[in-house]
Amino acid sequence: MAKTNDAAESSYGASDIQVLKGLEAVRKRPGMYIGSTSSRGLHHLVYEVVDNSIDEALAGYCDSVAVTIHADDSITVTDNGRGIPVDIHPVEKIPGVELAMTVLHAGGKFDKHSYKVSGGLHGVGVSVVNALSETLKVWIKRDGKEHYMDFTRGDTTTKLKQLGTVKGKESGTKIWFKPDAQIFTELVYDFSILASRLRELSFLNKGVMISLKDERAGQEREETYHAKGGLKEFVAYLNANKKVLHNEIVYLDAEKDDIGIELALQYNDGYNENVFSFVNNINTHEGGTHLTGFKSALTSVINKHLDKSSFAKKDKEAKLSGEDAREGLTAVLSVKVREPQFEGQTKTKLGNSEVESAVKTTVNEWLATYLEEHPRVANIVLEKALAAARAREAARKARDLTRKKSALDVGNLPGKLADCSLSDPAMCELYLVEGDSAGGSAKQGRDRMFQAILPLRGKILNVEKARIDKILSNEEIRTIITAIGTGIKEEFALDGARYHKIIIMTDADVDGAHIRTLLLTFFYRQMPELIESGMVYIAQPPLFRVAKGKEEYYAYDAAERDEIAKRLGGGADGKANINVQRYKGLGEMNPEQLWKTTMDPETRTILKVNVEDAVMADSIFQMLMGDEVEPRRIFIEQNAKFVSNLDI
Ligand code: 0RA
Repeated sequence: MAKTNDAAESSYGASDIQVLKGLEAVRKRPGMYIGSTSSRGLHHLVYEVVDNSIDEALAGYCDSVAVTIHADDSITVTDNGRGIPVDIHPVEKIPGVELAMTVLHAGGKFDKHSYKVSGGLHGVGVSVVNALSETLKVWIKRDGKEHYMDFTRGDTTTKLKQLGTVKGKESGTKIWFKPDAQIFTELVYDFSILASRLRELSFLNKGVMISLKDERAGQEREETYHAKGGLKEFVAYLNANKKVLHNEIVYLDAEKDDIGIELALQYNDGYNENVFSFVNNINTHEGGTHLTGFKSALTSVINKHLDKSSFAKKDKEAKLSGEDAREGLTAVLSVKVREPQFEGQTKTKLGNSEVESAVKTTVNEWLATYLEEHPRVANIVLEKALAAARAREAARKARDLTRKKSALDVGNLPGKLADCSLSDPAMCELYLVEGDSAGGSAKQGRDRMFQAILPLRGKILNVEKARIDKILSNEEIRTIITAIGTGIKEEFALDGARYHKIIIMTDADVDGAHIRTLLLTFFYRQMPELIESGMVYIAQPPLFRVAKGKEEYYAYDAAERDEIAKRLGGGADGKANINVQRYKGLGEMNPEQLWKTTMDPETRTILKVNVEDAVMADSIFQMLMGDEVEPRRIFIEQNAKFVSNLDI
């Protein structure tokens, strides 16, 4: 290990004591290190260990990583990298592995030749995993020997010892850990959550073999992810349920100014843009310089190609916008940067300015040549972008109708909206309610000071299948946009929001789920910032009313219903005059019941919509809302409760 943690090496003051105290700080405030102690944090532990193995792969020393979920929800991660160093650290006088496991931020490799994933969501170090595990055991094969050590809640229990010898040049690290029940509120791993990140990592790290095995009773399975084609396979995966416009995936793998640049793209016949960007394997949700470089190169190359092309003159006059050039585009951009600077609200925006020019120059040259050499693909791209430009023109007119003059200009608000009386958006909520009758109840039951109601009639348009001009000509959608006040797409402005909570309230049946998905698709595609800033919610109306005489209770699932019935002294079979009513729709509740169960901030539960995994969300929306029937059928068969897969 080249270096230990910075604080320990330089002169130390009060602020360093925390660090030197070791892992107590992590156990005291786990959220600071892994974000949360719920399911997300639990899964984060695995990513943290796997990231270290992937770092070995990026440094060129490892090509295989295996993750196992054991029967007790403990985890093993095995790799065939160099193995964590076991020699005694000259300054700290303890073995490298002990240092990596017990000192905060000492786990990384600080030699400049590796792409350490630092400053992003991950990269806090394996010591954090150790601190938050009941037990952690590590086996290291290195220099012809196998070494072992273990820990309890971050403290060394078995000092480093040698187990025996290993054959030849065999090396690697195996880490087993059991997340600490004193720390985590959720201890059960979700195979599909781990699978989707590991699959993504395999796409991002060409050639690395990653496996995931589940040993838990009744759900034994094993999957292997191995993308020899890297991002090319990623794009093929993302476009799997779409109609592609050209078969060959356009693919670039280059290095410029010490920056690794990998890009794959392919157009489909849809109207959405699906561009994902990564820096050192971290999904840069907020984009940044690498993405800007790519987008400006794409727009400029396509415009230059149009100028040279044989397309009709009148078509050429309209300059293609970036949006036009990206309609129907599926692309993944992955850069590897030595010292990434992450910015933005969620630290997922790349700030390094040198990356912008490197990506821009590289993509410019390479894409221009590609289009030159592939005239058929070039024509398809130009036609697609020109069609988008024409639609954009038509949409502009429609969009003008939805743009309100000022947030206070009530005159422009849709007549169906029952607005609230407060004007501070931070205090205000907008309920989007399925159907006029439930809308009526909600209007009567609400607190009109801060709750506004917008009833929606029937199904809203499926935005997954429509181009922007058609979307904006839809009455229901225009009403929603005007009521919210932010505008959409590139004109979106968060500070125009008239409410800081947009709450979707639909019936607890299949139609309700469909309408909810349509609305979520609309927000995801047209106002993603609204979701990212945590302003979109889903109301949770009760499924049952359980009453005995004058006493009444509401249950949100069958288990709760049975529990209440039991408490009231009967059991679910209706003894002791217990009356159980199943609500089929919101309309069956009177205004007071609706207020009490679903709208009163004191008693209601609302779920915040959180599309963290945009890659998954996109393919799920596409699958549920797109044209291809077969993938949808298979998906619904496999995921009966599909809404929970949106990570809501
Ligand atoms: C520090 C230095 C070196 C490797 C590692 C850490 C390392 C850590 C983990 C965690 C899981 N798998 C790992 N593999 C390696 C480089 C050691 C050298 O220079 O040989």
